[in-house]
Amino acid sequence: MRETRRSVCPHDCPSQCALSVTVEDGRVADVAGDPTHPFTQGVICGKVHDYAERLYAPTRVPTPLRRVGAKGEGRFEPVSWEAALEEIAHRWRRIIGEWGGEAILPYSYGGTLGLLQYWAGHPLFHALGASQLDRSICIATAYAGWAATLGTVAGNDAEQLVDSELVVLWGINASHTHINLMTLVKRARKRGAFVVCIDPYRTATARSADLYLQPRPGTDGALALGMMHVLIAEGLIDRDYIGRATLGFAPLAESVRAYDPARVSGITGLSAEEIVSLARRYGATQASFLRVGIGLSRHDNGGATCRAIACLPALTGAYAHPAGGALLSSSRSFGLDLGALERRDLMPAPTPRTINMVRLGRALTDADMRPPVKALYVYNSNPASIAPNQELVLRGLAREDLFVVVHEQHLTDTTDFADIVLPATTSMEHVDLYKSFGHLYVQLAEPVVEPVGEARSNWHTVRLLARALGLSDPHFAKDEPTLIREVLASGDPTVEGITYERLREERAVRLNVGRPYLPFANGAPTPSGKVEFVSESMAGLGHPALPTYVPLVEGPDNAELARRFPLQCIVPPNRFFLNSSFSQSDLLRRRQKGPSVFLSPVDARARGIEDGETVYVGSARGGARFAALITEDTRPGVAVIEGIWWSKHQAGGRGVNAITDDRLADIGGGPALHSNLVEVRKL
Ligand SMILES: Nc1nc2c(c(=O)[nH]1)N[C@H]1C(S)=C(S)[C@@H](COP(=O)(O)OP(=O)(O)OC[C@H]3O[C@@H](n4cnc5c(=O)[nH]c(N)nc54)[C@H](O)[C@@H]3O)O[C@H]1N2
Ligand SMILES: Nc1nc2c(c(=O)[nH]1)N[C@H]1C(S)=C(S)[C@@H](COP(=O)(O)OP(=O)(O)OC[C@H]3O[C@@H](n4cnc5c(=O)[nH]c(N)nc54)[C@H](O)[C@@H]3O)O[C@H]1N2
Ligand SMILES: [Mo]
Repeated sequence: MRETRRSVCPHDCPSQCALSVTVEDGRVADVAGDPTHPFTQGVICGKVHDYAERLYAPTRVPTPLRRVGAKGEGRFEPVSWEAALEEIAHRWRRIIGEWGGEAILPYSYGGTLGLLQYWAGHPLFHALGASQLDRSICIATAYAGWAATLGTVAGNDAEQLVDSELVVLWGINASHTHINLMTLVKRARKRGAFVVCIDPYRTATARSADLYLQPRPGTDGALALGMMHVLIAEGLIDRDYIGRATLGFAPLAESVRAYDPARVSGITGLSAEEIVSLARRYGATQASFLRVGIGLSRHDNGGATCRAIACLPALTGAYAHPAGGALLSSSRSFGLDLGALERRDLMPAPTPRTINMVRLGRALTDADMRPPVKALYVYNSNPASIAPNQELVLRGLAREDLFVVVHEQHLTDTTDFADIVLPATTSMEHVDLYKSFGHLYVQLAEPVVEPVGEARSNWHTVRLLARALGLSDPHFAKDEPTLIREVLASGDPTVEGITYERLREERAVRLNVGRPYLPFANGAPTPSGKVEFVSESMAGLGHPALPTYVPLVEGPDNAELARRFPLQCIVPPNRFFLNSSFSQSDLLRRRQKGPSVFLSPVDARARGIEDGETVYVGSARGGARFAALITEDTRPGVAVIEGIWWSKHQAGGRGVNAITDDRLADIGGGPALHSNLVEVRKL
């Protein structure tokens, strides 16, 4: 029997595609983009197109497993769900008795963005009084910077950029990470839009733009301030918008006088002419759309950068134009009540401590932690691969006295360290509700096939754990449809009329936000109600009241470190993996060729490195081995390592995050993943 069923891509990607899944004899046979979905438009990436390979991979966890080998070895024997749950409940009870609930740490992130499975663990760990996890690894800094200027994390509707005259893809490699945006960009370009891409290396996205600008990593804040300098000096601003919708124009104008094109050229490595001409182009139209990536925020100064960029459309009035404005993320356009899933009220008083997920290695190895972390429960994440300061993370995971449970679909680098592995369902096997951080549609996906083996969803597993632990709150008795109804019912007017029943029928429903969607047409939900060039809330937190540029902590201005580690190294996503997901796939690993580092010919020559040779890329933390890929696409002084390979597929057993640091960026508690100084040597 062959039929087509509808689903939603669960992965941590702004496209959140609507899928059309062909099921044959109860198994997924083929996956395509839903042609009727206004954002997906029938286009999906190569990763998800081959999803059947992921569902039925040899790495799939079929049953609960118990460790029989040493930590890190990944040797297990199958056990029943009952035995696994009993053992977990027993160990946790003992740990809570001896050390208190805070000795348990949940660790989860973006394995699925389905709301039920993303938030599944919160009520359980709140009820246990476990340490809270600050889920900061991706967006925290970018969102904090954006919200400093705009009061929220919303932006103009990406669909509106089709009518723009100027599209700026700023620190986003959408050809890899958000291909549905490129569908819109291509349409805009066909209608005459001029497309600019700003990125430290020439990406696939840069190649499809009309103009490519190559700043030094971490200098975009200075570029934005330089653009403001030119816009204001040349009167390319909308005095009406500034007057009615912004706060602090006069002090901003005063402060950006210091960012003249010559100075900004010295900081960014762009020429003064490039800076002036970009500003003039930007000031020439209000139909200008800035699509800003999260990537550029993953620097020491990333929050300040996002904050500065968010000011630009307020100077020209583009926020009020139906084809203008800016978008970093549409996340908070969705007025869903996630409190109904998180259930903070289940937490004991006083509120348990919070541990920043960026600093997992420290939390697991710090001898002064009171109480120490004695149990780790990982789901929706692969910290052994994706968390920075990998040496420290691995040392922590290898602790004999740390009880590690991993709920996973696949046997990953992290499951190698588990005492117990629990098998997880995929989005094709469980029900979930989806928002998006790139578009404005709420979506529902119901299972299209039966679970593989004994896999269970995160929420199902949490309910079983709650029962094994004797937790009696009625919340743990709720089934998935009940939770979906609750989340939808208590939302704000943006989701009014969007019900479970309607979603079962229509699958994707647009938020009630109107068209065009212009959230900042007349101001912003900041304390002043205006777009804030000057922010008292930032000043209150000890940050400058005005947007500023601060050089990277770990960058060329750090002369002492730069002597030993002279190259900047950025670590953006690759095309065929999604963070470390899909690294399990033989097919996609082959397409991705192998872990490599892009080096400019100048830097390679200076080190006697030939194309394809194995090199060691090392930072002050540690390092890993890569094949050198010598290319003019990156500038001298900047090395690029795309993607996160599972360390077990990498020679030497260490991955890219052995290089990165767990240092936090300026605001929001996110990581400075791209602010690395390294040296590269032949092996
Ligand atoms: N194929 C694929 N798709 C993905 C992912 C993946 O791993 N693979 N990851 C998903 C996830 S979790 C996320 S959060 C999003 C990520 O998507 P975003 O973070 O929004 O953006 P990216 O597309 O990663 O692009 C980041 C770009 O920023 C550039 N960059 C780095 N430093 C700077 C800088 O200082 N200035 C400027 N201008 N640019 C800089 C990098 O070179 C890179 O090209 O993508 C999602 N989609
Ligand atoms: N060097 C470097 N490091 C990075 C980044 C980078 O660009 N470069 N990007 C950072 C960013 S933006 C992010 S978001 C993080 C991402 O970090 P993670 O969120 O850990 O992302 P993944 O590597 O995709 O791992 C997700 C895991 O969840 C599992 N999973 C999927 N669905 C489910 C489910 O329903 N239940 C359970 N129990 N498990 C499930 C998958 O099999 C997968 O192994 O990485 C960060 N780390
Ligand atoms: Mo992310």
